[in-house]
Amino acid sequence: MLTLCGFAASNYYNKVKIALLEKGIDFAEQLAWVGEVDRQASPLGKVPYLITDQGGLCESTVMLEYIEQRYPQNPLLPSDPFAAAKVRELVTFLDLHLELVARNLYPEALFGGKVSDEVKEKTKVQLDKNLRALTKLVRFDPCVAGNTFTLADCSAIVHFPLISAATKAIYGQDLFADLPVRDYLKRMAERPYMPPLQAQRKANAELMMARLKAKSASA
Ligand SMILES: N[C@@H](CCC(=O)N[C@@H](CS)C(=O)NCC(=O)O)C(=O)O
Repeated sequence: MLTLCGFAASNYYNKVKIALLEKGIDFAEQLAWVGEVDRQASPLGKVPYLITDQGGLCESTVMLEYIEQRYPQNPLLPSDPFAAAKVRELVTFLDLHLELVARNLYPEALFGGKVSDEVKEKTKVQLDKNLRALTKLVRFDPCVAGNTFTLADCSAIVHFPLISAATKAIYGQDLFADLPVRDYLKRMAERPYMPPLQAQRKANAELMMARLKAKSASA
């Protein structure tokens, strides 16, 4: 059986969890905060990571590809090679060109820290450029890559809310204001596994914030 390790407040953790739930795969979860990671499985100390019967795996997209290949039921990639590549392209845009860039803002937007004006300005330029590119690729009809749920939705569902929240907090404007992201997220929230997943995310996020507060009080 697969064990998904990490913490439920993490967007990348939930990206992998959504794929497992969509495909109806039996899996276990193991809590691992940053700093408590099995470095054999995740040498950079990042979450999530997956423990399989053959060993550990890190990097969420690598995990999704492994899960897809090992458990072909309820496919999350089209069988046509070009259509599958378009899904992977979208995952790359969402993870690398949007979420990873917006991550520069999280220390202030989400964790009560401070981000310099220089970083805010540089990040805004990059986000605006990458959003224009994303707009050319994303479909919302009704899923992000087209009419079926794919690996790209696993990324979109977890990254859109965080990027929206971070850009609203820092720039006073939601980066996705001109895209139908809210309606998309409402549709996705109707998937049967989403309410418990969101409840676990919220409870874990509260725990994470309490841990961070206790840590900074004792420092
Ligand atoms: N590229 C990684 C990103 C994972 C990631 O950044 N996870 C965050 C938590 S959401 C983390 O572990 N941060 C701690 C660190 O980078 O040391 C993936 O796709 O799995």
